[in-house]
Amino acid sequence: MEAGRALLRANTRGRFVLVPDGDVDGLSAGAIALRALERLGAEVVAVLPGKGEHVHTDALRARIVAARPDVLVVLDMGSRGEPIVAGLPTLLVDHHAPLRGFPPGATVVSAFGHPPVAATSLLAWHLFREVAALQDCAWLGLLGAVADLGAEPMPDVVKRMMGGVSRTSLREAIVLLNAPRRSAAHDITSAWEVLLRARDPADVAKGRVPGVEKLREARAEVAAEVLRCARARPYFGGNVVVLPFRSGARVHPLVAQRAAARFADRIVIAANYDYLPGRVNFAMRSRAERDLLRYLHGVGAPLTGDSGHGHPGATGGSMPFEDFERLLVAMGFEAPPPRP
Ligand SMILES: [Mn+2]
Repeated sequence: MEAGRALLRANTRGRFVLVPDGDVDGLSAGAIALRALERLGAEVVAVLPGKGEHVHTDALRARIVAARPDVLVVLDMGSRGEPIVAGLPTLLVDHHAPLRGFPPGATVVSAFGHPPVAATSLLAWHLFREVAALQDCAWLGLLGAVADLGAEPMPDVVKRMMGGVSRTSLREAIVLLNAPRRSAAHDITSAWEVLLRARDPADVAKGRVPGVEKLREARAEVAAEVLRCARARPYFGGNVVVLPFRSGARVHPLVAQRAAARFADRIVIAANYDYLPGRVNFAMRSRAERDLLRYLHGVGAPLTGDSGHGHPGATGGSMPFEDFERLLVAMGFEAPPPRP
């Protein structure tokens, strides 16, 4: 935390480029960082990830470089042991399991390995509030923390932040702000702009700031896609059930979550064959297996592409069709299901 703050304070005359993950936790953490750096008098711009992008993909890296950063701040995006932009001072704020380490030379503030693992937005709030006045941003830390908790019970530290915030507004704001990154258009700029205009969760939930209409449209699209894709025919192998379908929307995590209740004694894989060209994007959930990360890494098939990140209770990946089919065979399928 102190090393992170020192990096911020040492560069208040510099130009910061922020790259937050596109979910509510990432965007909330990004908004906290943006406010803090603005108030420190630094120049700051945000670069948002496109569909399937993260800081180690070439397209996003090129946009980061084009934004001419003196310092890069990456929030809630996971990490790997490779440089993002070689030689560029980099601050990573995160809580995901690192994949083969951290970028060499980066200053890392991570909650990973410190249970109960804080959401990135909560971590960001504690990190940045020491360098700038951020009393009006506590709700952003809360928003991301609640968004990332899912069905888990709220830890006391989060409960104490709830004072004066309506749970209904909080839940509604989270659903609305998460919708654009799930929709086929992946227009997370619309969520980011609403978040920056809002002064509390009710501004988002009640549509008191411009732009909420777009979020509502994205939400309706996603809800319809979840219903459609959850009806995909299930295929069984080993203790796994896979639901193959095609959708431009990022509905595989939601479909997997629903199906995990329906197939409670199995590991569920929702497999989307049309999210990114030539790839299967899949999400795994289970009520029967507690550590899906360990399971997936122990299956014995190569985890190509961006696969096997996330949390013990929620993982998945993105790989070419053939690699995914090999993975299913390694999991106990006699033959992979037909491509949808
Ligand atoms: Mn997060």
